[in-house]
Amino acid sequence: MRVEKYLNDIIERDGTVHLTLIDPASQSPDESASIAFAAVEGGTDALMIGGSTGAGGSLLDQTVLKIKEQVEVPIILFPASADGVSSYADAIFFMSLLNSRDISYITTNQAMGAPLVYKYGLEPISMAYLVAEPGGTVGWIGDAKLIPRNKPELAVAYALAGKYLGMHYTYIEAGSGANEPISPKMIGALKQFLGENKLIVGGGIRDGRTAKICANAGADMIVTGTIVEEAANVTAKIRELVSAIKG
Ligand code: 1GP
Repeated sequence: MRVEKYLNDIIERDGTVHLTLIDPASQSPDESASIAFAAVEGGTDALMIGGSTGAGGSLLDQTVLKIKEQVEVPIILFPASADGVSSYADAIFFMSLLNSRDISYITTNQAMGAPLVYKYGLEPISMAYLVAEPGGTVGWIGDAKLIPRNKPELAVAYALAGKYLGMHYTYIEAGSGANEPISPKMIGALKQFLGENKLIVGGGIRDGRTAKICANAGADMIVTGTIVEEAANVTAKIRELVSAIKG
């Protein structure tokens, strides 16, 4: 419960958590570590490590190890499959893509990965994972029946199912690099029904203004990924986002 409590305590204290997603496949482990260092300098609360393609195995291990040398915030795995488990992380978002049509993303990868989570002593943080339009790479790979942008009630139905199945967190995303994030209306509807359960929102959030709209609508945690790969000054960019949502 250590990392989950850490995140929940920040929500209690600051209102919103900022998570930086680093994809090990997008750069070398050393470069990932530099990005992580800069993001923590900018005030990010924790790091999510994972990606849809080619982000596992020794590349994942090396990335986590290099990042660990640079930062003290929690390192949370965000696995695309059972291959996304590393013994060097602090915790894992143990998630099920509830709106997938492919059982391997709902329970099979979870079953294949669970013995490793146990063996490595990783903290599992149970999470309902939902992908909404446009869905991006994760929507395609995860064979998600994408939640239509203008149908908050469908997102709510899945989120409630996750909550009733005992998942503590719900992560809804529009896909990495989406043109626009999840609508404030959908975020608001989800938070209303989730109550004390935490809501995480990501995909297509690029600036402080947009992050603030998501947070004000009800997101407890904001995830940004692409911007740290693109920003000339990662620390300044993360600072912009963090100050907007914790303002
Ligand atoms: C991926 O939603 C996150 O799960 C990150 O999205 O890359 O658009 O920030 P971005």
